[in-house]
Amino acid sequence: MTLRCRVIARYGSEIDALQPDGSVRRASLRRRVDDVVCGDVVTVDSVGAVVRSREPRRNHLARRDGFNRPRTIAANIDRAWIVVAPRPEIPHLLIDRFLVGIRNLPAEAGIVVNKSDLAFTGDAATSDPDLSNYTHLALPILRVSAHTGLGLEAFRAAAAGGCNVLVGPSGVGKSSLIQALLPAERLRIAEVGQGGEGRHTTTTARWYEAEGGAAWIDSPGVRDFSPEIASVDQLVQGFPDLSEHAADCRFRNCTHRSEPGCAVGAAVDRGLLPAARLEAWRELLASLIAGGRGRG
Ligand SMILES: Nc1nc2c(ncn2[C@@H]2O[C@H](COP(=O)(O)OP(=O)(O)O)[C@@H](O)[C@H]2O)c(=O)[nH]1
Ligand SMILES: [Mg+2]
Ligand SMILES: [Zn+2]
Repeated sequence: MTLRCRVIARYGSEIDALQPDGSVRRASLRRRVDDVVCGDVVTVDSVGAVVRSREPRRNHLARRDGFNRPRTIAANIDRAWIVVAPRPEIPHLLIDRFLVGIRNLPAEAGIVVNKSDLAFTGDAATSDPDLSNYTHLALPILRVSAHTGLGLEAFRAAAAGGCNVLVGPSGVGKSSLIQALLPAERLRIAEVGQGGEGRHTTTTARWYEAEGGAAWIDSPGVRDFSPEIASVDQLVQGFPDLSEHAADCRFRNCTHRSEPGCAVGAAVDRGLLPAARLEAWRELLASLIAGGRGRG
């Protein structure tokens, strides 16, 4: 007999499988069915605990590692939340890169500023972080705090139904947020060691079921993220704000680098588009042309 199970996490050649009765069981992967990640739906042999097959995926989030190999992080995603913290600073280019990856899944994207309890302590160094590069985009930007509970109900409501993955740098509080949203679970929160390095950080993506058919996926932190894109058309998907102006460029195939009559450059000059967004476009275009080498 086989059971239809959700893949909660993958560890090398094994997975944790959420069985229909709600219990979790370790099962092993064979080479024939090896492309399995957190969020997948698989059938598992109830006797040998071997994964027999994987159902087709709606989508999957992947990144390129340091050797430019695609690494699948999680599958079957409805919404991806880019989690950042006001300190040390907002990682703008990382947000731009994630937006390209998320829009190409396709999935809905949102930005979550955690540790907002730090942002309003009064001194200038911890003042409200600047997210003006993104306020013109049609996406939710939520201020929350896993520690004080600020904004968590709004976050829960924005994430209702479907599968939500939290992505972003390590140490911003992704695991803490899921812990705060699901108090019955026991997540590993990073303790900062004596040298300031984080310990007990998340090393593999993990699925948590929530009420009302929603789910949360906690993912390992990344310093950098290279979306798995292969064409300029896919890059365009990540920059709907540039595309709006690109229709007025003199050249239909304008790349908005140094062409005459570029309406995107003009929009930046007129303050209609943040300069950082055009810089991010140019950066990603350059790495796309270079084959994405050296990014992970
Ligand atoms: N001040 C403050 N610290 C937080 C908050 N959320 C998490 N942290 C701390 O940030 C550190 C990293 O948290 P963790 O959830 O492991 O981050 P992750 O690597 O993104 O999963 C831990 O020391 C947490 O206690 C928050 O809302 N406010
Ligand atoms: Mg974590
Ligand atoms: Zn242009």
